[in-house]
Amino acid sequence: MNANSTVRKTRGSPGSTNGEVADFDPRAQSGRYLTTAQGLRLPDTDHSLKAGNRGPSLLEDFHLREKITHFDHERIPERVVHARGAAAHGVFEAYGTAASVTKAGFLAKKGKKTEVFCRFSTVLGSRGSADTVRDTRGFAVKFYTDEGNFDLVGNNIPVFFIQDGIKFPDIIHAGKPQPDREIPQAQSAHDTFWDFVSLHTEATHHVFWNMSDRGIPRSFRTMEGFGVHTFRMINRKGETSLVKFHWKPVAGVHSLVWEEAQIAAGCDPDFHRRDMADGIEAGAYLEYELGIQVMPDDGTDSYGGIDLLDPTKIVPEEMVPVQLIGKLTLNRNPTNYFAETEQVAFHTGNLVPGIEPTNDPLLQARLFSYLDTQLTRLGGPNFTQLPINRPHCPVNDMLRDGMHQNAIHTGHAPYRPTSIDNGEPLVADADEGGYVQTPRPVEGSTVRAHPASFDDHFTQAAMFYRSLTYVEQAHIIEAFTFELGKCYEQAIKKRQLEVLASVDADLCKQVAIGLGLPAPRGKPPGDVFLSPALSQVINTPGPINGRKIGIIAGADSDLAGVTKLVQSIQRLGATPLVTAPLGGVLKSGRRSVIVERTLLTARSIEYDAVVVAAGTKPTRDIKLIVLLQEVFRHCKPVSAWGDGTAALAAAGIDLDAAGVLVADTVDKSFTDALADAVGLHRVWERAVDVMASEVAPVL
Ligand code: HDE
Repeated sequence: MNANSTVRKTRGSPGSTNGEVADFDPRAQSGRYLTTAQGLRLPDTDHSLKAGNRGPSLLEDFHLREKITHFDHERIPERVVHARGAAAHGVFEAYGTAASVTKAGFLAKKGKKTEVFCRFSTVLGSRGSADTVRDTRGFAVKFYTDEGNFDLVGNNIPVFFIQDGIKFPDIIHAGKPQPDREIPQAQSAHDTFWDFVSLHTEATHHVFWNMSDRGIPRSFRTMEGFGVHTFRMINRKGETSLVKFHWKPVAGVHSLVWEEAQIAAGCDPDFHRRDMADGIEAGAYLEYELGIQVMPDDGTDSYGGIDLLDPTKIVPEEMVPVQLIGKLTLNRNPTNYFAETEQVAFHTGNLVPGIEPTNDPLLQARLFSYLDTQLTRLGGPNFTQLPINRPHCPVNDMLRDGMHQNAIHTGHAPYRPTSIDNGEPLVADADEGGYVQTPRPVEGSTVRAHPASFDDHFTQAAMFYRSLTYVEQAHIIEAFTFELGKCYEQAIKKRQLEVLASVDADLCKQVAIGLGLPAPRGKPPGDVFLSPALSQVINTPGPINGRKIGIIAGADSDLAGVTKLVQSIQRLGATPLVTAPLGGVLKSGRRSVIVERTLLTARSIEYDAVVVAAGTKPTRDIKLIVLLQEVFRHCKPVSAWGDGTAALAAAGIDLDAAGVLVADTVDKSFTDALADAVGLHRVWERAVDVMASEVAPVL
């Protein structure tokens, strides 16, 4: 037998793994017995091998060495940004309405379902930081489409701090904890952040969003998402359009108030990830509709005077409406945080036919960064083989070897063209699903510069601020005052006040009063386009799925009423949390109610509304008083039936105040009113009374 005949026997398509066995079990653990990594059964894993009961450990103990060595290497580098995250699996169903704009199969075919993995994150904090800090949130979605993975790596804010990716290390160095003492963690309220953004005023629009309620979302389910950049879409006929992506939460857009965010950071740093995981487990899935704004691709890369390549600008929805093209449902929690949420690798360059990047200089830098970062974070080039990153369609990439190679590739000609291995893999033209870039003329001299249109840093910040309601504007003033108040350098505060003066004189004045500094005069934009869609205050109640309603009760409470209320809340898709002084079960005759929270473990931030049951005692418990006062102060609905009102009175709550619902018994009109109040998110009529400070800022 010569060498050639041996070669022929091993022939096979170079894309198959081992030719016989499909994927091995990704759970990677099987059998009932504890073994070493080599599969050797073990009699004991609690005692190291020693020379006598009290003797030294022996080098011979291969089990001890393997166990400790593996443990020593359990961590991988956390993401340089977006380290703190939580994720869920789900499904995306296309409405088919995007067919005229894109040929991407997962968007164009009505009813087409695609599996997804979605990771939410904060930007600045380390892996163990709190969920509720004031920050931008990542909203990254991996679609496992039939044509390959498409990643929409977006944020909950539609604009970005910088216009050119080359500044990204700078803004992140400025926002991360200061390098001498490594404080503050996960905060923008410090000198270097405000130093940077006051010197790079292109950041102003994004900073306004951060200082608004958008910087402290109530939950992942109540966040909008944005692709930020403009993308190019191509339809079957080869026609192109410029497109911006939006995620619209079915539960509506809703935020925490700042005090809640601060309390949660201490009481429950896992506030957002817990809410998502608990909600999914309870069947209250997170839902978002995907929408696109479609602008003509007329060669100007701009629309209505807005430069579409400038990621600090939005296109107001009143100018170009968002067309809904599909629905995402997050319905399954990950099985293992590390394997899935930590190892998932998103990349703006994961694209499918029908979706292409534009020349946005921020996007262009991202196209480089995401693949590069995984090499360090996931330790080599084979991270695409990790179960969470593997496409759900055939892969035949001719990429070979490298660290942590999992596949046992067959064939012996991983190159093209080849006259062996059946001539495969083949290349595909556009008709066969190949990703053929749309030809775009590119011309110009090499320059380090930006177009003049990128110089307008304030008009859209003013549009955002002036489009909001009075309460939302007050929150922005408070946030600027808080954040700048945390800076040590007067020069930085003064410079940022000058930036604010370029956006809105009154806002600047209010912040200056709070800081005890003179308000500089600026030249804010005159009349600007107003976009009511930017406000998240609503007048019509939305759904209350996944929201949490606390029912305060005790051993003497009206348990028939409590049971009725629990059932009504569940029917509405929300979660009732019966909260009592002590844990266990509340019993009266044959009726019993399980206590979900005690006054010791509960804190107001967990509830979207609180109801006190008739008969509840004691009413003067200080923990109950604090809870009710916080709920009231945070402008959430507060209610009681029967003599449950005594607890409200003990907390100093005026029963006639806005959003205080009082009833004799639990009946339909009571539960309807409660659902409507929760569906409106907050009782802002109360805001001026409960949140205004007696000292400046004067609102
Ligand atoms: Fe990212 N970004 N980014 N980014 N980004 C990363 O990728 C980067 C930008 C965003 O849940 C990193 O795998 C550069 C804009 C999200 O895993 C890194 C620039 C937007 C996530 C990276 C940007 C984002 C990341 C860190 C400027 C909103 C988390 C680890 C050119 C549209 C994804 C990693 C997840 C993560 C680089 C700007 C969103 C280092 C260089 C703009 C949601 O590659």
